[in-house]
Amino acid sequence: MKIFYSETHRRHNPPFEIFDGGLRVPYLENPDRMDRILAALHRVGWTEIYEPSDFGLDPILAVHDREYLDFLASAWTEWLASAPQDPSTLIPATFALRRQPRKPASLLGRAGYYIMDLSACIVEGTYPAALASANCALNAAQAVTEGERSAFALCRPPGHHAGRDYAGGYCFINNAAVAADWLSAKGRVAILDVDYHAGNGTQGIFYERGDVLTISIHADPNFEYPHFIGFAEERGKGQGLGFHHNFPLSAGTGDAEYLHMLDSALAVIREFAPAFLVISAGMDIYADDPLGTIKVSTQGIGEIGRRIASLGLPSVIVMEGGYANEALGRNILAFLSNFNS
Ligand code: OKP
Ligand code: ZN
Repeated sequence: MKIFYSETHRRHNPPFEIFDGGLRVPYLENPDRMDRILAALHRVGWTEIYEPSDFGLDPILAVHDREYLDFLASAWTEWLASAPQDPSTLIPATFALRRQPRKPASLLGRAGYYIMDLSACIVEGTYPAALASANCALNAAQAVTEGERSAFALCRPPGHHAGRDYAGGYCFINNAAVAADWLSAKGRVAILDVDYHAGNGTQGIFYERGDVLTISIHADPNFEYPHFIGFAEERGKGQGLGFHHNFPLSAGTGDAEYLHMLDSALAVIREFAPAFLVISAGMDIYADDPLGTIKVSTQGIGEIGRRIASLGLPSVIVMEGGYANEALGRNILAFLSNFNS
């Protein structure tokens, strides 16, 4: 299987994030995650790893707002120029609750407008890392249009929380959405998001489109981040009505219950009969994930991969979350090994 990966992710390494209650913790979405995955891939001889080529801004601007990208591009320089007391990472403390149409001019005003939480911390290399990550997804998408049965975009930072004009939850550019939109010019696309957290960004980007089916299986937003989106009754709007599905899970969900939900999701995809499948592959469904509350085993992750692969669709597998670093390598291998090139 072709794997697309860029070392540029290392330049995005925020020193900390802020948890609920104001707790300052080391950034969970860290470069070590990639090292664990790369080590696992090498262990099994999956060494077809390619540096992504640059697709330019057009496919990114097809799903993201220009002014939002401009903000990402200049935020770090503006942050340093503002002479902050602790310059180590840009984290705004005031957010655009129920946004008004007017965008403020100041850096912190724009940061609060374009960022949804305290985990999308910006440092010097954030923007180049996010661009390289999106290019990994685009290259993997291109590979499946050129005859590969599947390709793996080893993306970091992840993407599924990033909306058309906002960052959040470690995500800046929605890699899966960029790849899916690019593929949608060549045929109908389904996105299946199995990350533990609801794919709010992906949901929002395609909410009014009927040519891209979006499905997310995740912890119920009644108790879990991103809290405000990802409920079962959200089914799309306008042309997109009926083309979005959320499958919320309770805390403690194990393999059997998860697989049962997955089967319902796969039935929806079969009926849609897409030309391409994009998988937002978050491994934080794993039992020992520090951010997760559901209890899927490594074997369960393998079975999830097997059932998705049995759709027989050209598949772009896009890395999302997963923070049990020690288990991340074997979990992603359990998932990927069901797909073939
Ligand atoms: C990103 B992905 C702690 C707050 C957690 C962000 C979580 C982002 C997850 N209670 N904040 O979907 O894996
Ligand atoms: Zn997640």
